[in-house]
Amino acid sequence: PAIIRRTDYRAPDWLVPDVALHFDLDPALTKVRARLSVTRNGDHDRLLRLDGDGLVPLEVKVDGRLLAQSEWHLEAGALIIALADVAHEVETLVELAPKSNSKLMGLYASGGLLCTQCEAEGFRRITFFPDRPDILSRCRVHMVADKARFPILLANGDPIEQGDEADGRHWATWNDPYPKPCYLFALVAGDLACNADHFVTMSGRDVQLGIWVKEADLPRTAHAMQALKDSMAWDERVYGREYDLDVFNIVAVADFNFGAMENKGLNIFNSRYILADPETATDIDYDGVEGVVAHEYFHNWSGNRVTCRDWFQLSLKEGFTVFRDQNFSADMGSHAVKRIEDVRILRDGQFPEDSGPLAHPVRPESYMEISNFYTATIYNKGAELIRMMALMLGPERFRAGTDLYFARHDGQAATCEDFVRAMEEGGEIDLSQFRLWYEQAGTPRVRALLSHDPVTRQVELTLEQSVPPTPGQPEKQPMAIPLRVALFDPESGTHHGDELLMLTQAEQRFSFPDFATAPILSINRGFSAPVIVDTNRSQGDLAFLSAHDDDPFARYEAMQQLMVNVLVGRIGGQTADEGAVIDAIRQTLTDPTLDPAFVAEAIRLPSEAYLGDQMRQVDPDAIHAAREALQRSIGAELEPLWRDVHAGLKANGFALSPAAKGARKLRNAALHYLVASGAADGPAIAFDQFSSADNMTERQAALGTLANGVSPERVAALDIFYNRYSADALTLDKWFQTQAFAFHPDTVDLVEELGRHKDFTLSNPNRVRALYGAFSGNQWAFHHRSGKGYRLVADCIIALDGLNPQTAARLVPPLGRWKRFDTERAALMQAELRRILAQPGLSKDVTEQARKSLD
Ligand code: HT7
Ligand code: ZN
Repeated sequence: PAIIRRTDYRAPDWLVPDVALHFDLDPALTKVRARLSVTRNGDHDRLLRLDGDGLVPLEVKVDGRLLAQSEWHLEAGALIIALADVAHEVETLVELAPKSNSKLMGLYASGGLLCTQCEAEGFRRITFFPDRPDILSRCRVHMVADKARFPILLANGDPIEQGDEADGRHWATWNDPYPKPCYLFALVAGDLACNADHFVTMSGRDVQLGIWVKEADLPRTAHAMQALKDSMAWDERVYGREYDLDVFNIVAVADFNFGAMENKGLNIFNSRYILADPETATDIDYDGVEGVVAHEYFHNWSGNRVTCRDWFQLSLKEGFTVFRDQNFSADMGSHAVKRIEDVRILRDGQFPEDSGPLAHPVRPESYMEISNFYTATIYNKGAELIRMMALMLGPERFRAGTDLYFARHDGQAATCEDFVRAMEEGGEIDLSQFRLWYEQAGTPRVRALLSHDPVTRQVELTLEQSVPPTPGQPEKQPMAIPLRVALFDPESGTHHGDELLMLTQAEQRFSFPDFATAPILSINRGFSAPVIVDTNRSQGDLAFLSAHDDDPFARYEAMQQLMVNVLVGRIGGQTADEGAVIDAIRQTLTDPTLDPAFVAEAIRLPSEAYLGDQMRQVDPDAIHAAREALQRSIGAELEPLWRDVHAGLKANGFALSPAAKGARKLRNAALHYLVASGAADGPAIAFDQFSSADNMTERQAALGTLANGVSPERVAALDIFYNRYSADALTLDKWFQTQAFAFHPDTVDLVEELGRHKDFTLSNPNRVRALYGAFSGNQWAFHHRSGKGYRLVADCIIALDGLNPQTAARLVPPLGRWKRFDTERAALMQAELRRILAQPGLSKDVTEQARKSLD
């Protein structure tokens, strides 16, 4: 397959200012007639090229004249036509079979609905069109369908007209006045019920809001609707952005390759990010709904009104929009806890990507298949880049920068460079060196050494930075790294000031006068830069910070580092003292000033994957053993406290307030440690919570805790859960996921069995992710020394590739981390990658991921 390079970008030869689409919809055979007004872009004689993927033109007309077959040809699926003049009208007719579309790209069927997914290159599976994001067209859509099966017909923009035909069919016309790239095109046809509401915008316009789902799911849409209205108000208040159409519709579908899609005026969602009620959704699910609804809504400005010039600029819309949704969620709940959660997501998902064979810059240089680049680097590291700029500029100048960006590029297809320039000009700052963050892959490492001279009372902070080599980038230049720093007086427990230091050189020294005694360093406060910091802080310093740091992230971080030091020491065979960890947890648990949600984060042990990332060579068995042992000690040493916390936080009735969510989070953590302690009644307490809970947060946590063990309660709880929820796909996913995540000695064999379960299907991406996605994130089980875990995932990739290559390709990266493991495991992983690559007819999605993973 061909490699596409960023530097090959050329402006389009032909533009398409207007398009009219006519859909005769039927799951077995849909006819699509497209009328494109095309205009020559500049003075050239190049042919018109309309991308197509699997399409056969049944008719091609130019200016109303039917072309003979000799007047057009197909080239790699694209339709090529010679045109004489500056402007023409080109019309094509194609037929599609949505119900056989298992890739879930283009027009497809899901649970009786017909729906579309066009980003990144799905529109070319619907009709012939220049499928690139810098072609912006006004689009009118006419749909005809059987009225009984498809009573609701939705598309982008505003509804214009609708009517009935004589034969039981009906039609609707929608018009989107905003020129948009075709990846934002959408239609939905089906038997849907609507949660209808409205929102009055800041200029007084009344916008009709609709969340469309299966009738039975209507009671589960209230949280999504509230999130939508909150997002609309927040974007007006924080960024001055107003919604621009008369209607905003959201549709939930069961089969979806991703979380959701921001199509103009018609967002299409994976149902797991719309449907929520206490019986079936955890607090994490509720937060997911709120965050994804906000994310897609915010794209209306950061993505739709200002879109991307080419797919190398993907982080322009995704990084910025993730930054926006993170801040929105922080404003809706707790800033401290949200920052901790977001950093954990970055460290668990993006740091490993940045240190492996698939590492790429936030603005990549090349790709084979763009779907493989919807990564944690583009999304989450991209958001960190925006966050650093916001920090360096401060709130007012950052807002001036975003105002300038939106004003300057509204209606355009822009680049990451355009964004940075708007920040520079609007925020009056020089970002020359900062631009390296877009170019250089790899997580920078900062070494911070603090020294104190009692004679001069001078404190010196030496910072050294290095950026590791990554594929195609052996040498790196020093980055501009903003580090928030404070120096604590260990006597008083306070610090003087909170400074933003700019580390711009490979090595730099910062001096601080007038310290009688050596202070304790608090660095990268708020996780001001997405870097790894190594310090010379003692366990005593970390214990101090874990009790006194007034920056919640730094306090959490000190606690984590304390735990990491003990665990890494033990994994390396040293007898690292666990007393400091237990004391710090006791102190945190009994500090009445702390928010329970923060406490739950702070007392949590680092994940096995994160511990693996701290080691030169990952030893999954040693990591698991050390972590379990520490967990057992913490559980046993503090057993009375865990019992008190667990009993004391039992709620009287369900609420979704931040306080109620925080209490559930801490109560579940207490249950976890209590069971880990080995207390004889642990499984019975967990089973009681499982049985008596009035909400999924507590029920699933209890199930997960039991699933880790081998008690009789484990089997009973899993059976009860299955029988209660087997008819509800989203909740049944939790049953698969819980078992795949479990620290159970037989997880590998259980996953093999679950892959043959009657409710397992490769045709639903949520189910595939619930079983194989979760399993490959379970380091101890996936890296079972037999290699069986690798074989199971490779078998799934091979089976899935023919059906849904995008979802198959997302399962490849865990197999690519072989360089970090022992030679036996590495050989087994490589063998599976080679077996995948040897499959005939392998998709370019999986080919790209597996090839790079072998390098
Ligand atoms: N912008 C959306 C991306 C997306 C997508 C990408 C590849 C394949 C399927 C997809 N569905 C949606 C999602 C977002 O970031 O908002
Ligand atoms: Zn997005």
